[in-house]
Amino acid sequence: MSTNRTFTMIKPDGVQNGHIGAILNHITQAGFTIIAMKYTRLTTERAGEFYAVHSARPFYNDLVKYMSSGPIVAVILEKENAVEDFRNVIGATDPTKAEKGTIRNLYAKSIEANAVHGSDSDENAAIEGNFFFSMLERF
Ligand code: IDP
Ligand code: MG
Repeated sequence: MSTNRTFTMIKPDGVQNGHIGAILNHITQAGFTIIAMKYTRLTTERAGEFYAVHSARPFYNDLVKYMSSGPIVAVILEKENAVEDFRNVIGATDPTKAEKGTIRNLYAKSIEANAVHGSDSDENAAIEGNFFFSMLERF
């Protein structure tokens, strides 16, 4: 069964390239409601923890370095069928393979610096939301 929440981050390239406003606009125009939002920065330790599931992958060390290279925007989103619908809104991991009009197609620079994160399951959406926000910070 799907829940109605997902978690996203505008990654360092999205922030550094001035795309926060356009990406948030894209997300709300797609029907998502912002439940909690934070402009912050990950230390290498916190970035490593967030992506721990990928620790065996060859790109892990570079990913951790990149994700802690600048500020990010962490956001909890709400919409019916949020996780699946949001994955469709962001497009494929590799922007060259992302469908036209998706956030990664429009704003991502590379397979690593791909503008946004999107949770891949309801369980991970809850874990990732909890990673950034306390209960008191949510509506
Ligand atoms: P996803 O973000 O589309 O769910 P994942 O496979 O979960 O993709 O990978 C997490 C993140 O790791 C990606 O968003 C991207 O930033 C980075 N990444 C994934 N695959 C590669 C790769 O082959 N080279 C470099 N970075 C990668
Ligand atoms: Mg993923």
